[in-house]
Amino acid sequence: MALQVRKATKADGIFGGVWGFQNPGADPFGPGTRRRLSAVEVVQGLAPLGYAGCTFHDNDLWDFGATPAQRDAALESFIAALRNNGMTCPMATVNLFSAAIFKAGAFTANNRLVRAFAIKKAMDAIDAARAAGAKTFVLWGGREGFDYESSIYLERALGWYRDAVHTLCEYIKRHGYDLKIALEAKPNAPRASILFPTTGSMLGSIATLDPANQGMVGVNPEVAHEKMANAATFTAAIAEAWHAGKLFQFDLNGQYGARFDQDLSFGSDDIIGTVHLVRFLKRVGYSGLRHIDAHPLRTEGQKGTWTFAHRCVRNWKIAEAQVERIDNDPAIRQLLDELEAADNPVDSEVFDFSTPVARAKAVVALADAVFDVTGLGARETRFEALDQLFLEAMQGVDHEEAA
Ligand code: GCO
Ligand code: MN
Ligand code: MN
Repeated sequence: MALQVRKATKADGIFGGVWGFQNPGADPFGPGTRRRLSAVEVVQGLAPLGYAGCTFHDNDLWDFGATPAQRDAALESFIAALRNNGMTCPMATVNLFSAAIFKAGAFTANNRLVRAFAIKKAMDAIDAARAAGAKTFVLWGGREGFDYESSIYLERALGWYRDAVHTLCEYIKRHGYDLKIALEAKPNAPRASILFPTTGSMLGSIATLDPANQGMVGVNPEVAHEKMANAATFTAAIAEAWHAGKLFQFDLNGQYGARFDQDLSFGSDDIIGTVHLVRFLKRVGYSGLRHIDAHPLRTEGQKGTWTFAHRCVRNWKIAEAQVERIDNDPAIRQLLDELEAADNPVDSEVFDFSTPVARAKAVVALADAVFDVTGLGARETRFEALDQLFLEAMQGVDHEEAA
């Protein structure tokens, strides 16, 4: 039977970054090929497709250098468009990478005035984020890095980044804002090298923050960024963030390996990885927001923009249906049960290291424990069989007995 895929609805909690849908298709080799949409047009276009809402950078809504009146008007019309379409804005962010002033970094520029201006711009964007109802503020530092190592004092730059995060935490607390900060890692593009290149290193940087601020800072892992760092799978980064209690949201898109930044439609590049991502999130009961950060190909016109928008949410629903099929597949369930039993033989409960009390018992038991090292080394894991069953269930193929 063909896979039954439900239509995406707002209840799926999938949000779109307006900038991706506004994107006119420019790249380093040529200008845009379609009109840049306004943020309001994006909201109106995404509403019927099942998107729950939109997120924004300050300069997606108003131009760099806009007057406060222009800024307020743009913000108001965006908020009104969301409201009129039954949508919300859970996250906002700040553009610290487009304007010439940020050409050599923002929070980590060698120039003290540039660093101060960047923090001020982020503070203004935080005000806008709260006005729109956002509870998460993302910081992605596209220019925070170097092209030539001769131009950066790494030991100072890393400290300046931390100082900026601390200052923004201070600002948020001073205003009593209900807002968390999510740091987004990326290894390169636009700079040859960006500081804190992976989600793992970003998590490490959070651990160096003042303990009073650590709780309000987490991460925003992105599919493409982890793949650009040559990770085999995006789910490992997601899991690390979740395990650290720092998975505030994540950016969904597609990316073929460690190459230039592609921002392909979510789920278009890696069907297996997508299914495992959705299955992991189901296992841990993740109920936070899912965020599309991708853009239509330069080949597409206006119509193609909405086709692109549709396939990003559609691919999430397809992956959910594939996960359902895997989890309900009798052969898979049976094999998983058998493996679970084989991996947890009776009398092995004493080897529980998960709590202080259990560990105290376990170390005593370990002192006299004897292991069948040869037998354990020779055990059948049946991973090949399991993975084949997964692939077949995913593709709707009937299983056949292995020869
Ligand atoms: C990129 C990044 C950005 C950020 C955005 C939100 O590769 O350009 O993914 O799209 O996610 O700036 O902070
Ligand atoms: Mn990206
Ligand atoms: Mn992103």
